[in-house]
Amino acid sequence: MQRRNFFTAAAGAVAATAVNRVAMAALPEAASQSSAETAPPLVPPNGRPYHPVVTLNGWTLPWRMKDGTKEFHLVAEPVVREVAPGFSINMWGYNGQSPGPTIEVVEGDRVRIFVTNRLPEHTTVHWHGQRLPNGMDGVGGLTQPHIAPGKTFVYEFTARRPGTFMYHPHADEMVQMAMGMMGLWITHPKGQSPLIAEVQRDYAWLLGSFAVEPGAMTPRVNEMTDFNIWTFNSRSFPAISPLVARQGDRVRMRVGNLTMTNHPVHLHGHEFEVTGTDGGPVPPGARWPEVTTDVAVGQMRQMEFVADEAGDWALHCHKSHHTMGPMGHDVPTMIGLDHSGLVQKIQKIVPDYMVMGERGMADMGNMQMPLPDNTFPMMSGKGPFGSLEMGGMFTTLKVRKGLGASDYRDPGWYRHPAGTVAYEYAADGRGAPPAPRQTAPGRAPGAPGVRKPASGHEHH
Ligand SMILES: [Cu+2]
Repeated sequence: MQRRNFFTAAAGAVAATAVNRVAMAALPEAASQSSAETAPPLVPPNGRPYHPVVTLNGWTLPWRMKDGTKEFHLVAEPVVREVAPGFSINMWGYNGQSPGPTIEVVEGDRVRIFVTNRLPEHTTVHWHGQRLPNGMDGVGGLTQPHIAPGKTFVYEFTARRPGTFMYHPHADEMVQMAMGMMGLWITHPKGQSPLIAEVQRDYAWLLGSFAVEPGAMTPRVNEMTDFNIWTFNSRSFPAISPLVARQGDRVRMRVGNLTMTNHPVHLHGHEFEVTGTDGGPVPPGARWPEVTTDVAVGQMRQMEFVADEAGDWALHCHKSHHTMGPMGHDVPTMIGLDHSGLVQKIQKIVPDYMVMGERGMADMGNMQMPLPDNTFPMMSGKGPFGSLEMGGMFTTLKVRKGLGASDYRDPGWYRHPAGTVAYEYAADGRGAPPAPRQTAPGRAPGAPGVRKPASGHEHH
């Protein structure tokens, strides 16, 4: 973690020549961070206590108290985000990162946010989901003039209701959000709320997507549908932190979607309930159990469960192309095609030629193909049993017995108790094989070529 001392660090660390340094000196420090590590929860230094969130591969923005108001300073600026080792994207974000830092306050807090624009074009900040005076809503041209490059605007309102919210520009939105401008806002309940449970682990992240050509570093900002980099908090698996929980902990996951498509978020090994949306807490009688919930565009879903099953559980978007890195969409389907003899002939002319996809695409996970610089492989990530064939919106929930309450360190891979891992069948090994399924002739209407069992070949 690289958080500087919020109260003593000089505001002069902000190096923008376009921004007036004298004016900046009176503002709260624009705390900045470039590490993509998950920062430990920011325990509130003053004010009312609450259980802080952990932002996956992110951090919480410090504040200063002034005359009973919590003051924050966001700086909209170009950033370089390491999306995965060896693969970085030129983004726009806030305070050194995309997404910007998480803002955490308590219901009833008076909040003042200074927003300095260090982008080459104008911007605003919209506080998605908040109750606030209309003129603080941040819609450029509608509720306020745009914030020109080099200028600082002030937003001020009271955080009236608890929940999970987001912030993002409402100015040249398609470009600025395609470049990664977004952040989370958490308003903790004041005291105990009957609709909001206490949890031991509270994780938050934003779903993201980028359109980046192999070898390029800057997203195509005019892309409308064809994105190829899928992220949690602008990181792609295997570079996304795991969610770590002590066995028996109640865990909350807050997931917001500011991409251009929906993402069905799926958790293995546990059932959860959606306990809240950006509209507020869901009354207990309206909740139902799920293992997947769709997070549509512009929505937030707050999910809760008891982490009572030890292990390393997959947690991912269920759109399978969102758990992959970039690939050419024009790769033809090769499954079942017989290439025998062909490769050697082609390699006489094109020495690097290789066949892809003859047996499916799983081989890609182990393929060592030369890639252009700054390219994220299509499938990557190694687990204790081999390649995971995953990239993008995928991480793990790691549930372990007896962790410390504030221990968020990656505990490594799960050590499965003997006899609890799927195993290869050996004819002389454990158990007997089940009888092969009998094909009943004529039972599948319209199915061509149903094979009739040849007499004498059936097992009983
Ligand atoms: Cu998805």
